[in-house]
Amino acid sequence: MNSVITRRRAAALAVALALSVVLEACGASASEGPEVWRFAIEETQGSVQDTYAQEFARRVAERTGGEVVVKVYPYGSLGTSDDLTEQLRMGSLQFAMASPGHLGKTIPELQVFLLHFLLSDDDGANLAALRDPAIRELLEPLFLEKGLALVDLLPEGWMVWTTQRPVRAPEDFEGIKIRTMTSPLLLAAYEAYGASPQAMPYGEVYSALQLNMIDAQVNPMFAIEEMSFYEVTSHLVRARPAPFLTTLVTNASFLEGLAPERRAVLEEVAAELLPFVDEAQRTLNEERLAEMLERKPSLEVIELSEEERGRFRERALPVRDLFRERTGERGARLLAALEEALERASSGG
Ligand code: 6CS
Repeated sequence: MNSVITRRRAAALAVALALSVVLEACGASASEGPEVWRFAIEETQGSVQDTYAQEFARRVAERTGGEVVVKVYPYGSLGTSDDLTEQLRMGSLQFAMASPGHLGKTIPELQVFLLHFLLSDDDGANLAALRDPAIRELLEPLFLEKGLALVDLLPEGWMVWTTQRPVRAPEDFEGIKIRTMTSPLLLAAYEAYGASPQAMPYGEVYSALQLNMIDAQVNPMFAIEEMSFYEVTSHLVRARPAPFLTTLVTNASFLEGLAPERRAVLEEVAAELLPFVDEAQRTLNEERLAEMLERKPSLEVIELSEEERGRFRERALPVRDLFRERTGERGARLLAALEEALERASSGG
């Protein structure tokens, strides 16, 4: 998908959606139809977020005996990630996926999940740390302050650099214009490697690569396939700087007003879907890499050695100080808690 989504179009869509909410609410009370939960994702059909959302919809319908219908809106139908967060805050959406890569502008402390070489190479330890109660306790008030409520923190696979030339050391990044998501700390992360980062929404990346406005971008394998980025790239560089994480978020007032039995269904389904999505992302990322290589055998996959990763890690470490500087006491506490949770998870505690 390579269309540019304009703010004006997104605003018009938001108005249309708000109107449909009102009309549907009137219709629902007259006809006693099912309750509709609107759920927007930041990715297209067939993606990790779509796999999650479809399964979420299926389980919620099943557990409520069809009394709740979850309507899934794929990326592009309601605007950019920022537009989705805004619509969620306004209450015209009940659920949305919101990646720290974009939501970090609204909740700066969330950028802790963008720091390179912080999370473990052990996916199991990461999963345990993400559901650690100490982390949840620190995150929840940050969302509530913005009228949002965190439901879950979900893994989507390791980030991969797509480039037009081999990258094995930070020096190789010199002069490379790399697109990042829009949270400001990501610019600092790639500046630390000597690259020239540019932030832009997901829907603009394909055209920017095609028009040589940028030379590189970073995303998990499934996304590189679904957005056709591989068509306009020659190298897939696996350095595992960080896994791609997203948050599943609701409108805080909506959650507050949910009947206890509906809230129990939501919590039950979310708890089941964390291991489900972890398994799904693994399969999707592997399958999509195989598909890309089949369609474009000239694609070169570069797997960095531990020594090569170490050179990037060295450059990435000072960005943690910058994170602490920019997010103050609360950011520092979250970073320390995450390091401790990872330590606990790695030692099996
Ligand atoms: O790069 C991005 O902006 C997006 N990447 C993924 C895999 N999901 C959503 C996000 O907006």
